[in-house]
Amino acid sequence: MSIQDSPLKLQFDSDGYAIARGRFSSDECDAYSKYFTDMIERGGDGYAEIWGSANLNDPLVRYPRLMQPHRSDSVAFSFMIDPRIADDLTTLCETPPLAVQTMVYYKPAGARGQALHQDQRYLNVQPGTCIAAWLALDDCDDENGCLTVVPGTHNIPVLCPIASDPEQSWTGETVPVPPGMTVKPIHMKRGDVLYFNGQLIHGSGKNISKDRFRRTLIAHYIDGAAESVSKHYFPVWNLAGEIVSQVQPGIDGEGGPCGVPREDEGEIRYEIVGSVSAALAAH
Ligand SMILES: O=C(O)CCC(=O)C(=O)O
Repeated sequence: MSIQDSPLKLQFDSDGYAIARGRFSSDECDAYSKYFTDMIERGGDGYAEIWGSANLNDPLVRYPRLMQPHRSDSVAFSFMIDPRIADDLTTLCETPPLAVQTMVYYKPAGARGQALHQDQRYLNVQPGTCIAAWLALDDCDDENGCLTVVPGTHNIPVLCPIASDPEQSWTGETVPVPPGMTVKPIHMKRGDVLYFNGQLIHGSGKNISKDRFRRTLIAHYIDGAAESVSKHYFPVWNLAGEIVSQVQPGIDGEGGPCGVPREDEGEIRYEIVGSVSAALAAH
């Protein structure tokens, strides 16, 4: 079977995402869960995202996400360049991508989710886009706030953000679901990896379970032929774990253009109407 016929690539090209089932073992998920849960419970080793005005009843105050642990933590770094992920990415992308980010989300019981968004809005990769590898460390479903995606939105531009519902999302912005498209929950078993295109609209709901975590280890990559990425994502590594210098620091995502869907004779077209920062200022 050629790479072009791989089921993972066929689904990725048609829907903007693809699930690689059982890529990591239960033992590996246990080890990652323990390692990163211990890390956040002792304060996050300098990687925990700082929350400005904390509502102390919010479970995310105790379990904020970790940002960029790979920059000095060897476990996160090894995950980012794991050969299984590198192989999948090489199947999915024309040119082997470059690695720029790791994150850990904990989402304990009662925690809000992250409203619908597109990762390219933050990374602003030029030319091209980014791709995520999202490893489920716990089984994920509607109850504990699995990831949700809007299939087919990988072919649209970055949309202008609007205000999110603060009861449901810890981020203040979201993007509208384009007309005729629907939000789909992605149920996963621990050890499954979800790959998704940086333009794909995705997010997650609240964890309404009594006592379940929904932990995930995430890495973000950019097109191998990209010339720039937002200045916040340096250094840039190749999948052999070496720092590369061909990518330049670009403007961050807020400075990039954004569009809105318009219906035109039964077809949806996307009109670029301004910048993300102007849209944010308007709400
Ligand atoms: O896991 C989540 O709740 C959101 C993660 C996400 O949006 C991302 O990885 O880009």
